[in-house]
Amino acid sequence: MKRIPVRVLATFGSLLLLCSQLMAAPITFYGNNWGAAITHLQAEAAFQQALSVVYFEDFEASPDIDFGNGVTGALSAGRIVTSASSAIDGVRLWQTGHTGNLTISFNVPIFAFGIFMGDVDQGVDMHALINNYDFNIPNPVGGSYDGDRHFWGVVSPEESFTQVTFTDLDWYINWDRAQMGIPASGPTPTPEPSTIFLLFAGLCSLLLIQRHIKASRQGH
Ligand SMILES: [Ca+2]
Ligand SMILES: [Ca+2]
Ligand SMILES: [Ca+2]
Repeated sequence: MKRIPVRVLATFGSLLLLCSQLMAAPITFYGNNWGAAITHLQAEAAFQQALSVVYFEDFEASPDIDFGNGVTGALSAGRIVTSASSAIDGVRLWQTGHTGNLTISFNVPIFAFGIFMGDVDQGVDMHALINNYDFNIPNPVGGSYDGDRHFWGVVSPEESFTQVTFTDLDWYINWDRAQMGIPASGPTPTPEPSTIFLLFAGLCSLLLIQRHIKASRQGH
């Protein structure tokens, strides 16, 4: 059997790489009222601007996340508490405990999620884990203060996810106004395997023709 030339394999590899790079990476949004360049509310506005429609969970009536559009989310840790001064809206919020992680599992794949957090205290930076991504969420507070408010959101138009895990949580964090949405810019078409095969076949044909021409020229 004839071996496939290294040059062809390399080109095929480049094509595959190009195809994977056509996928848009998730975009994150972060702001706080603790000295960040953009506030938590500005970050929320930017997050929402990337969406064509937004659904909310304010934790006022629901013991977990119910966006009212068929999408629900189960929270792995924490409980509802009532505190008008800590809530982003209304009087109730979701509060996690001493330390650890918070995983939110959705019943269906979603493409965008955002949430407010407050009173993050002196923990190290938090992380948000989605699929194979690990996003850093800065902790600029570094002390036992209570008035800090943060917004963190992610928009992932081409790669849905069913779970978000927030790690490295410190002493009693207040979560409120969770939101999800439909990205305004839908998925851009990515080549399907059949397309890649056609590209590969086309490339091979070109190389064979080129070789044929070369050979016939040398023959003369
Ligand atoms: Ca609330
Ligand atoms: Ca505190
Ligand atoms: Ca706290």
